[in-house]
Amino acid sequence: MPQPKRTTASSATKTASATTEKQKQLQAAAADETNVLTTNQGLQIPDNHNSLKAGVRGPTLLEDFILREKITHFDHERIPERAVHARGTAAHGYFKVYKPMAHYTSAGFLQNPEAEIPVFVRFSTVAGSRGSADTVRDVRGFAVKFYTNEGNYDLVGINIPVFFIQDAIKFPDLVHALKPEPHNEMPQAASAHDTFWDFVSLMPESTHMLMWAMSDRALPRSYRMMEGFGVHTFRFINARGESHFVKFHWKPKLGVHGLAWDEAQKIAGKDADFHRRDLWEAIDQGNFPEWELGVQIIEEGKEDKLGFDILDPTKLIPESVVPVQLIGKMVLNRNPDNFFAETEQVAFHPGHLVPGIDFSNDPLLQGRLFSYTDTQISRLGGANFHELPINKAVCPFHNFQRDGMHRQSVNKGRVAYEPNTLANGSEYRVDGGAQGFQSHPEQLEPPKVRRRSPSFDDHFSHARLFWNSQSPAEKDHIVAAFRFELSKVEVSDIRQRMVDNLAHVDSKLAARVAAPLGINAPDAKAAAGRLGFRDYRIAPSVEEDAALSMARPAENIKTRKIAILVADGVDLLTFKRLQQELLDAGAACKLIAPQLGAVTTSSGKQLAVDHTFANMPSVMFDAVLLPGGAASAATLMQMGDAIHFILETYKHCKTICALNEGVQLLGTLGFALEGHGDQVMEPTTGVLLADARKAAEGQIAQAFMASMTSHRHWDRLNVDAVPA
Ligand code: HDE
Repeated sequence: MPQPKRTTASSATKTASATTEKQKQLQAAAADETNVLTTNQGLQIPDNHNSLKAGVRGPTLLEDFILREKITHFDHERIPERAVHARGTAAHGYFKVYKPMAHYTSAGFLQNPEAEIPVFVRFSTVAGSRGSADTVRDVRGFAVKFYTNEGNYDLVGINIPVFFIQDAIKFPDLVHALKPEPHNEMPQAASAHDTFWDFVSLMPESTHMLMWAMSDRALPRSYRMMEGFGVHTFRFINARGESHFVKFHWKPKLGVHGLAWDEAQKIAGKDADFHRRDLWEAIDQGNFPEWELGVQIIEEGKEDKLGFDILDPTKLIPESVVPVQLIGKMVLNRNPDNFFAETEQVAFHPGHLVPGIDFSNDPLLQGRLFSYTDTQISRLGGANFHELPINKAVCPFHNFQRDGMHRQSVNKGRVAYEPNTLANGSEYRVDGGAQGFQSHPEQLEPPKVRRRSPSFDDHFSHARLFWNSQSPAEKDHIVAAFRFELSKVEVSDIRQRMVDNLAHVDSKLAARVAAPLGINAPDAKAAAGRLGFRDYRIAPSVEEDAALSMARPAENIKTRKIAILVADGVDLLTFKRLQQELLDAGAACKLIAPQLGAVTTSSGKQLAVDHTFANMPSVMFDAVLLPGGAASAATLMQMGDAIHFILETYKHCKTICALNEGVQLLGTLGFALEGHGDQVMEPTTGVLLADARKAAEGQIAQAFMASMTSHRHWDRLNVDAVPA
């Protein structure tokens, strides 16, 4: 009997040029933009400016099929946005495994360190509409499609390792509570409103995820500086059919960094596309973002030792208990050609699996397995969305599914069924079903129940683990975020219920959150009697875990943005070398001046200006440099916009370096250069003052770069006193 052509795991490793194969596949679908305008039927159009009328001043004729075709197509340009994760941006790239993972998994794309597996990655916010701002407080989607030779594998994750709910049946409730309120469709892309907090305060299982959502994780500085997590427990299955549990992690090479809340809100107004632009520009400039794929592997049978149920998606496995093994690298190196065709039409699904990877029984994951195909059918207009170029597998695919809206394949012959004798008689199955994807044969003889496992009952221990693991500044940010969100909640009972729940995480946290909210002190006992509350505690194996904190310096300052504030008379000598060293370290320096064109330096040279104070605010930068030059400093001191720029930079805890007369600009903040010798002075963390004529060569650059690797100086003095 003839066997169908198969792509096996071993041939899956012959993929050195797979990235280009996917590119070729996409290229084949690229539109041929000739300069002759035609209708969709190919008829040349001599006039694209005037419709057909009865006389030049008469009514338009129904006969004008050219006008009608154009307008009809336009009328149908929009498709429904995603129900959640509507706002997103994406990029192409590749993944390479470091060493064969055959001991754990037979997945072909995890075997050959030489093979480049093409990927398409879409980052997103969850709550906002497609046109909403990027920097709102929200969870971020981190969805990766691997185009492997065994079929597409989708790792559809987020930037937080846990989720709000334990069972898929609560997802529509969660999303209805989170989205803008239905009577007035407000607020956009924000969880700070009554329905969200009403729901989560009644769902204590949300508490752990709320801690993450109120932390700086929900305000990423860049998609490039975000971790990703598969959240659920999955299985790795090796060629012998042995199963290990696995949790997936993405670790960004640029470190994990967040924005200040005030900064995030301002950016949302000044540049709603901030994260989208950041990713696009980085790739465009050749600064390809990279992540390492990490796995936490747990032997079957040993999962009970973790002290909690690994099927519960509101729990995480501390890295200090099960270390993350880094098994490969992903590089994003190409921007899409067309946002709609690629980013908007890409269809992810946690059920897009390859042999060697399987699900666990996590009830949240199980529900997702239904949802994604279902939603694509309504978003992408039918069951054939897998034929769209961005979704199409790079390996051959074949079955007897037929027809449907927008079918692209032209299936030949009269046989669309099996078994058959009228075609070649093949069953089109391999080895009687022994190859290809095999579901793990887990032993199950359960009674049918509609109940939650009691092993899911602990709702606070991991929230406390997260809280304990935060630095003092991170704790302050979490408290401030809870206060802000709950202060927007109009019904005081909801505010009260929430802080009563928080009292089960940490009494100090709850008391601090409650203090300015006009409610009673938190009462842990009040929470105990409420709906959804379970009086059950596990004993976590660790009380804190360093990996849960973001308070770690970056390795370098690559792609960080520095604003150099200048006006006529700026002293180029004070910063020329420093600027070069920053550029050499991979940072970007931009000159901000009162107007576009050029400034004249104190030695008469012309320096091209990049931006004005009016068009580029401080929130677009990571650090500020104030060069010397008496005339330049004097001009900027007279400009409210320049002073505001510096105050805001200070308030957002970014590095500020002032040289010579530039120090005068810090006068408003109370800093002076007096008494300063040949050293770089740091009167408060991340503020550097130096005399460029005296400080040793390279010393200023070293201090500046070291300060910038801290990302932000959250423990800086008197930040609250600055009105910016
Ligand atoms: Fe999703 N989710 N989700 N989700 N999800 C969607 O699929 C859903 C969940 C995630 O960039 C939708 O195509 C249910 C967890 C990402 O295109 C929809 C449940 C995690 C994206 C859907 C969850 C995610 C989605 C909306 C509870 C993290 C964006 C449009 C059982 C592990 C993918 C779409 C992209 C998108 C359903 C829970 C991640 C409606 C029912 C947990 C990153 O199908």
